[in-house]
Amino acid sequence: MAESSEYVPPKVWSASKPSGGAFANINRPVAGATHEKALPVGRHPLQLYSLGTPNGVKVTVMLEELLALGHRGAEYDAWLIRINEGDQFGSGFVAVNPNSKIPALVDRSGPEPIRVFESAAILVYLAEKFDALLPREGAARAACFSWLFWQMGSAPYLGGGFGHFYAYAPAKIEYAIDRFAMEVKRQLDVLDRRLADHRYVAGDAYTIADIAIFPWYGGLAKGWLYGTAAEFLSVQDYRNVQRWADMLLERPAVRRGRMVNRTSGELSSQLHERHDASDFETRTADKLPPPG
Ligand SMILES: N[C@@H](CCC(=O)N[C@@H](CS)C(=O)NCC(=O)O)C(=O)O
Repeated sequence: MAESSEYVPPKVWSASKPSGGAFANINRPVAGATHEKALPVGRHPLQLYSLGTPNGVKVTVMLEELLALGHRGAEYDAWLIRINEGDQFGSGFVAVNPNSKIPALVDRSGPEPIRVFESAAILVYLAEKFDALLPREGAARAACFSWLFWQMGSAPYLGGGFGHFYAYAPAKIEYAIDRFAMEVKRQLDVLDRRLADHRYVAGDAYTIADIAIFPWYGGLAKGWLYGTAAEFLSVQDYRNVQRWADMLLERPAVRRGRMVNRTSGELSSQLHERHDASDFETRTADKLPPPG
């Protein structure tokens, strides 16, 4: 193993120097708004403030699935929150999510706006509002919630742990990469064993548990996350995860949801803002004039 660092923590930590690494510019040790900025509001009942990261994609896939099921009340405006530029610290965004992280949703269909943050809370809110993609009772509902919250508890080890130290940290630290690679492979194996004898994560039916897990573990299995991580973690070995991810990728709503608020990849796959179903055909980044 590489030599351990010379760093000796002081008695009391302070943000004395930039931490380095990707995203260091948006890290702060305090919460709250940094600037006044109202959020835009479109014409639909649901206003989503987000970005096409795995946590953001959960919600756009959910909304597209609800629309595909015929729930017209799930029409939404998706606004882009550029977290690299600090949009999550604007006063309007912080009023919706005091934790300053995408995704954040405002439901304006009732007399008073309802604000929801945390991706799993948004999925449950929408599933209950439309009585869809969440089993109503018993063992099936318990399984759905168990796997939904498994994702919420597990993904920080994948993203904040493995992904951070493998792809973003300013130095490659063998101990950290080993520790989190071990955990992420264990998580992939948990999911793989579950999917060995279940078509979907929570059982026979496609639910919000699949929607939450897909962008993270499906994305890892398909090689979308953290550069060369798929090869490093031998993701092809998780055959059942691969089968499930391929099956979900066949869903038109999953394909559409992955495009919304996306700012990387093929221009034709990036729909920065979504205000109408026709936007997928007419307003992808390849069809709009470059900003500026
Ligand atoms: N547990 C939260 C995590 C949300 C999250 O980490 N969002 C990231 C992007 S994927 C973010 O907004 N980061 C901005 C920041 O940390 O300032 C959820 O599931 O909604």
